[in-house]
Amino acid sequence: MKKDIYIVGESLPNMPWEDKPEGFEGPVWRHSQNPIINRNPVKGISRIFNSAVAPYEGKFVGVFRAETINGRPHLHLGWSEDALNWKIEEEPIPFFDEDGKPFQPLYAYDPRLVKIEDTFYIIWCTDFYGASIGLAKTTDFKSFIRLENPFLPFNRNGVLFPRKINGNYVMLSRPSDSGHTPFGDIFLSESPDLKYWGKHRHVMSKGGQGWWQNVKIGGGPAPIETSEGWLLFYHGVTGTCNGFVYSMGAAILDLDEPSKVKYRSRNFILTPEEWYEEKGFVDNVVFPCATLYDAETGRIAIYYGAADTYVSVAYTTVEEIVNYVKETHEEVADDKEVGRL
Ligand code: BMA
Repeated sequence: MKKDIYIVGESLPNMPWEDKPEGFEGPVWRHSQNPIINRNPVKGISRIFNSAVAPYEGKFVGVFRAETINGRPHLHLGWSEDALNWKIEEEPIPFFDEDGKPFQPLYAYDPRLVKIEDTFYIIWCTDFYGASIGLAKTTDFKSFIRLENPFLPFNRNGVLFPRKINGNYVMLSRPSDSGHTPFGDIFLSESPDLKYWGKHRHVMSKGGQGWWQNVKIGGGPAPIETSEGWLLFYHGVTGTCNGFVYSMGAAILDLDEPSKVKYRSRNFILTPEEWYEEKGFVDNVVFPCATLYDAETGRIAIYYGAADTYVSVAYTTVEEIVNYVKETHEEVADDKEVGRL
């Protein structure tokens, strides 16, 4: 029997899951064995965080942000039977351009991994005369074709929608500077071919009544298609005298015009509270980059980086989070407009 609020997508019965702990109040609860990836997880790699996973051929594949022991981030592939215990490769993913020439990023971080039709796309933050968005594709996780950088510098948090909308690919991004950007809203751009990008629209503003997202926001995992619209998890940042604090928020975007925000929660849905979120290479960071979900049950597992040091998992259900976002909705700036000034 179909529920009122549901995920449009496939069923994934083997995804990780834990029920909400008795007495827990929030709409998102942590995996009991967090973090799932600890320090020094692989030879030559000191920390793995802000990483993306996806189901693949009955198992799970991941693209991991791996900080090598000289402190530079690269993307490494990983494999898992249960999406909790990961075997991560020691060498970075080798990228080639469309002519078969090596096209390796100088550094690469904060990957997203999005399946559109039969192709997986990796989107990350790359060096293009400063921070910008890198884009590559694979169908077999053996050969990786890196496409042209979609946007001009400076930009971060590139996130593709998992299907074309009105005939075009759609990518969220967060124009930025090349450092620890002290501003930023979420925008989107469209492309018929993943090569030429345009129809840029403003999607969501930082700010609102609360302070947790008053400095900047950025898209997280690929949006999930639901009966209510695109469910978007994102990060929101506030500034303190000890630096930025990264929390997780949720919003629902219009299915046909995703630059229109239908609802967004005025509250964070997860904020640094556990030791692995509060203390690490960068303290107080919760940074979601991926989800796994089961359309059959509505279960969602959110993969997030913790304190720029660990990978952690949190859970919710589509009903729980959509109802929460609707109940705690606040309208911010012109979010509900199409975003074309
Ligand atoms: C952002 C990105 C993220 C990181 C966050 C907190 O600018 O670099 O990779 O998690 O800062 O350090």
